[in-house]
Amino acid sequence: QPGTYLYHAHYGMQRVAGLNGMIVVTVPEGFVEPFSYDEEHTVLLGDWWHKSVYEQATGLSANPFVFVTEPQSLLINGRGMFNCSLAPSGTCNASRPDCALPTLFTAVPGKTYLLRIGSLTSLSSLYFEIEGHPMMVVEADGHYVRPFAVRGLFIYSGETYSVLVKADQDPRRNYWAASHVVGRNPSQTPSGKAVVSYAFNGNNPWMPPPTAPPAGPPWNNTAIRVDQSRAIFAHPHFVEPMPARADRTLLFLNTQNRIDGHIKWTINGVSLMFPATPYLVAMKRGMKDAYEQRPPPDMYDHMSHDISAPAPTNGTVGSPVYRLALGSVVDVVLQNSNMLNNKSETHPWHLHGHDFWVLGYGEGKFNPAADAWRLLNVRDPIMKNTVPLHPDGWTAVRFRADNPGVWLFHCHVEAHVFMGMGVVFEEGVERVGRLPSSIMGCGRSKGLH
Ligand SMILES: *[C@@H]1O[C@H](CO)[C@@H](O)[C@H](O)[C@H]1NC(C)=O
Ligand SMILES: *[C@@H]1O[C@H](CO)[C@@H](O)[C@H](O)[C@H]1NC(C)=O
Ligand SMILES: *[C@@H]1O[C@H](CO)[C@@H](O)[C@H](O)[C@H]1NC(C)=O
Ligand SMILES: *[C@@H]1O[C@H](CO)[C@@H](O)[C@H](O)[C@H]1NC(C)=O
Ligand SMILES: *[C@@H]1O[C@H](CO)[C@@H](O)[C@H](O)[C@H]1NC(C)=O
Ligand SMILES: [Cu+2]
Repeated sequence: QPGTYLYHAHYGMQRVAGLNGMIVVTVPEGFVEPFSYDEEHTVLLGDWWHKSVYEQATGLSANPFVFVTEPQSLLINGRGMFNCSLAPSGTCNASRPDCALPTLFTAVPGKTYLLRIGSLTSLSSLYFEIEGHPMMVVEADGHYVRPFAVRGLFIYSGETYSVLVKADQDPRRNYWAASHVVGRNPSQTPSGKAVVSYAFNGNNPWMPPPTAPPAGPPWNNTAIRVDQSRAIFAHPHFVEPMPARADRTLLFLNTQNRIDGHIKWTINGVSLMFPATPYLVAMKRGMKDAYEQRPPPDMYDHMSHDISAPAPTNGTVGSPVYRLALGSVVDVVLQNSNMLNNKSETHPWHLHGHDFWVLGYGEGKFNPAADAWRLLNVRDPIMKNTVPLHPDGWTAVRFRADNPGVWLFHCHVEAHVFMGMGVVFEEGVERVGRLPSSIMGCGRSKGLH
């Protein structure tokens, strides 16, 4: 499937330590995309801590709990800054490029650029902008969108977007590209900075922009972020037909709980802990005691749960699996709620092995009675693999369980999945072929062939 994708480790917190990157799948020869451009560039956004990932993981598992806190830097294509002043104007040049701001790309006046933007932040929700250059969003998670213009792009961990940018500004200077934390207080995390420089006779590509770096939108304005989420539809010529109704509906309440003194995230009261033996091996080899056999709950008590208060119960830690009928259509409604500090925050949910149709976003508590479903977009929903669950709200998606295997569906905030914010789906595992002996080694798979 042509488009922009991300890869990263899923063992411990290795992703946070930098084991991640972007994959671009190009269109087949002769295929005409629903837009055109002169050149493309990749923009991989990240956040960065000084504390090692081992120390971060230890704190998250500890009693008392120690949060990772805010990142020290934001990275743009792997480069960031910490506590340094910019070199005085004119000191950087081709033989001293290290002291210059990173160049995102060099623009030729009049040309149009496709930027493939991906976020692999561990915690931060971001707003990415290029000073003076609006963006036309044309792709999301490998699907063409009905193009829409933005001044800057809200992007959540695990998501990718392609945008078109026209080099139509004064070419005698350079411009800021910047990423900003939104959704959490950014006072400890300076914006990520890079430069778009114009290739123009008389413009010095090493000169910092003459303007102050852009400040970004108010970090605490959730409404403008929800508006962008709601502006994303499938491109009219690339609407993927969606089944009219689901065979099964899962209502997932996201809560933060205290379990045996540890702070955990739970989904319908269950905090996911990976079993030592991989699910796939355990299922193929019939090791029934390698993971929890009792199925997790499809629903929660939505009538009596107050989402504007911390969860009243503690929950449990476990490794259960939602077993889905192969080929069935599944609706998932993610319901946000207040954490133990009585605030609600953003959770980008990512599904492995499938794309889902994004049915819609709502405020407050989802009501499974008919009226809530009426608001959902069944005409031209975008397909994605990562979707934000906004503070104090809900997000509904639909997918077809048509990929034999065992698949994680989880919050893409690394600390959150580490604290159990995920579920496991299985479908058609009997269709998966013989597993190669080279993958054996973890838990009870050790020594198996
Ligand atoms: C920033 O650098 C200055 C010296 O250049 C140092 O005095 C200060 O402690 C540093 N601040 C942090 C937060 O590391
Ligand atoms: C680059 O700048 C340095 C000072 O930062 C200067 O010594 C050097 O001559 C410059 N080189 C060129 C090629 O301009
Ligand atoms: C954001 O926070 C500022 C104070 O830092 C406050 O004045 C403003 O009302 C808040 N905006 C929203 C939308 O909550
Ligand atoms: C939750 O766990 C704490 C210990 O961590 C215990 O004191 C409390 O009674 C439990 N609450 C419920 C509702 O089970
Ligand atoms: C939690 O916050 C909500 C608003 O989101 C407020 O109505 C409620 O009183 C707060 N509860 C506690 C225990 O602070
Ligand atoms: Cu989360």
